[in-house]
Amino acid sequence: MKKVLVLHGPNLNLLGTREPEIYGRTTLADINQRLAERAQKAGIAIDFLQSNHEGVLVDAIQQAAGNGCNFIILNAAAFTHYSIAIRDAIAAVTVPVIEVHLSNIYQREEFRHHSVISPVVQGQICGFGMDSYMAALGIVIRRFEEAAK
Ligand code: CA2
Repeated sequence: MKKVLVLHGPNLNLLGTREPEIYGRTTLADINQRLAERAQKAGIAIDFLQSNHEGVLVDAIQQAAGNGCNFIILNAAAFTHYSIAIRDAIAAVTVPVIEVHLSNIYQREEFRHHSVISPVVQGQICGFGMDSYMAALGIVIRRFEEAAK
């Protein structure tokens, strides 16, 4: 069975509880539930991990292939903008990664306009709230379907 890993970076555990004007009222549990429902319909397995720690995310990226993951959907949160460790981990593995963001990082503060991981991911989806994740999962499902043909 095909498997996708969804990784959520620092502070995303606070979703729905703080800064609703930027991130909305949807909680991380809501996002994971919607993704899980969509994955189940498509007949694929899905794992979730949220961490506030860079090394935990690096470990998860390194271990993804060994854990049978065929795709990673990653919201690296603030690490997006400066974590060379996460960038290097993505570049070092063969599992493809889709970068997602809830907010449109290019409409926000200057320091959010640059992603150090964008050059090493398949593509980036940002600005659609929870639908950024849903769109990424839709692409993953299409890739799995194409590979099965
Ligand atoms: O828009 C996104 O998804 C971000 O990855 C979210 C990160 C931010 O640093 C990136 O620039 C863009 C921040 C996640 C923190 O989420 C919070 C949620 C509620 C309250 C406080 C933080």
